[in-house]
Amino acid sequence: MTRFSPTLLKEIADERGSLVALEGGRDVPFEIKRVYYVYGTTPGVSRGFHAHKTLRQFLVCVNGSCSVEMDDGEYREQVALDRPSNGLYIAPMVWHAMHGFSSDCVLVVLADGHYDETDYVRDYDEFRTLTNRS
Ligand code: T46
Repeated sequence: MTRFSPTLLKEIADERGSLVALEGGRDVPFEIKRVYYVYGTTPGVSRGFHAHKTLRQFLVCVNGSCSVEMDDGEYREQVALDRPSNGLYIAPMVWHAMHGFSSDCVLVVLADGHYDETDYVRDYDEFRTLTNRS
């Protein structure tokens, strides 16, 4: 177990295949207000490179794989998301960047707030100042 370990989601599998259910406040540690997904990424690109001041998010790679670099200003770790039964919680003020997208990657993100550009911290020095670890 590390600081940013993915959550193992319950798979309901039978002879027809598998199903994972994500319920806000149960499987996901907040009520879900927004869902978006990233797919068709250009080969070799990375995305993200920001923290959120208050937004909480939960990432699931429902197809393919990618890795997520997580950094809380004190500790940094790469987390692999390579199966639909793994979810990654991203708390506020965790700098994150997604790398190594497979060509078939579909990354679904659940969030507890609507899109708000003012909630982003996109400058790493500002992030370090805000986390008081500059
Ligand atoms: C995050 C990581 C995991 C919207 O209009 N509505 C939305 O809900 C989102 C998420 C984005 N946008 C617009 C804003 C930009 O013009 O879509 C464009 C691409 O967004 P961005 O460059 O922020 O995408 P990523 O992949 O770098 O980051 C996204 C989320 O924005 C971010 O909150 O944590 O995925």
